Amino acid sequence: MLYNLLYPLSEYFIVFNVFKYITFRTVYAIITSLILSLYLGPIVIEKLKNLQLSQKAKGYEPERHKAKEGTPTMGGIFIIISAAISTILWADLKNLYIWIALFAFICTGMIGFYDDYIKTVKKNPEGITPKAKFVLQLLVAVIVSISVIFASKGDFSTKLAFPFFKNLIIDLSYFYIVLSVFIIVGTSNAVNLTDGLDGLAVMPSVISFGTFIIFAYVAGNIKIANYLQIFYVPGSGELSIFCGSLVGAGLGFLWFNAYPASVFMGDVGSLSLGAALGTVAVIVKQEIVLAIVGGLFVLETISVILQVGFFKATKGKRLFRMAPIHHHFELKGWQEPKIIVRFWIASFVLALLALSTLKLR
Ligand code: 57M
Repeated sequence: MLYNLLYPLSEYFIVFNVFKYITFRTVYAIITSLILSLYLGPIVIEKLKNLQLSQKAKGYEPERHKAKEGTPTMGGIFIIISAAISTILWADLKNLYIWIALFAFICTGMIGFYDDYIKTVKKNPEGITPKAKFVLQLLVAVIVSISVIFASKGDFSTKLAFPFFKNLIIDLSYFYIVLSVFIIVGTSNAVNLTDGLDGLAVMPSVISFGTFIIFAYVAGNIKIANYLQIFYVPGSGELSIFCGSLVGAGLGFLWFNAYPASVFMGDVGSLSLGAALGTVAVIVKQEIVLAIVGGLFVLETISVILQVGFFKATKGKRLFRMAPIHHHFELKGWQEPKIIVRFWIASFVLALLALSTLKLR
């Protein structure tokens, strides 16, 4: 908004020229959403506490989680508000990608909100049925995927490029929509699965969005994109501001979610963060790179798939003590902060690896 209002004035006041720069606006988007979430955090947490919006334990979690009963959930509400306000303030509002990303972020947040509402207000620990949740997620992802293709101004929209192999590009045609939906819904659920220890989902999300600030910037800059031989996606640079807003809002949330957590993000937070991440990766055409940046989310999901598959194949034997894999380490006796920080380190290394794909092709 500030870009749309103030940049045109640069004709008269040269100082407003600064609003042209994505880098400048990204930095201030981070700071704005960080301040907003630090400010909103205590207000929302207090409200959630008063409304007693905490989740009941399901009864089969590692023993240590019993102590967490009563911790308010749905803190994702202030992640969404802070990131959305900051994005609207700093991004170019004529950019369609910004609205598509916000749509994915807010709509999946609403699905999560509804699920959390059933769990907390209706006191039904199972939430909405997995089928209903999945159908709603699919609906949002299909709308987002088709919109991205229509918004793209290039012949690359249905193409898939592979990092490390610069000449390997496959045009998936209509199947690209299937891939895109899979990425958005998959990432949304993967972040949700990861959200089982304090700060375990939010910090890797912050690292992933931080990495995508760079990917969005380079994809939106014709010179750098051509030099690095990645798809040039006109207009995608604005997504750096969206990603920056999520970095700030996520860090602000971490302030309260750091061990021992005063609030959990709830599905309203995890589903929306994951869907936003998937949507950004699809827009900037870094679909495969997402699997590296978000490798931790992939690992958590694979641990569940393996555990369930192994359990069925062996008629009752378990591969891990418990899945998702963070529970396995808990049951092995690792202290919670140790698991969390080690997973953060892994996430940081994966982000570096993902960035290296920009040069290794
Ligand atoms: C979300 N939710 C947390 C909090 C958070 C198929 C199966 C693998 C599904 C999976 C599942 O239900 N995952 C979805 C997991 C819960 O956190 C709430 O949920 C929100 C995210 N959706 O924001 O509101 C609990 O996690 C802890 N927590 C923290 N700090 C945080 O910052 O400590 C969360 C955030 C919170 C709190 O204790 O109450 C959760 O874990 O329930 N199911 C599982 O993950 C279950 N795994 C399982 O059953 N494994 C089986 C099979 C099916 C693979 C096996 O290994 O044999 C675990 N769920 C629970 N306990 N509750 C098992 C342990």
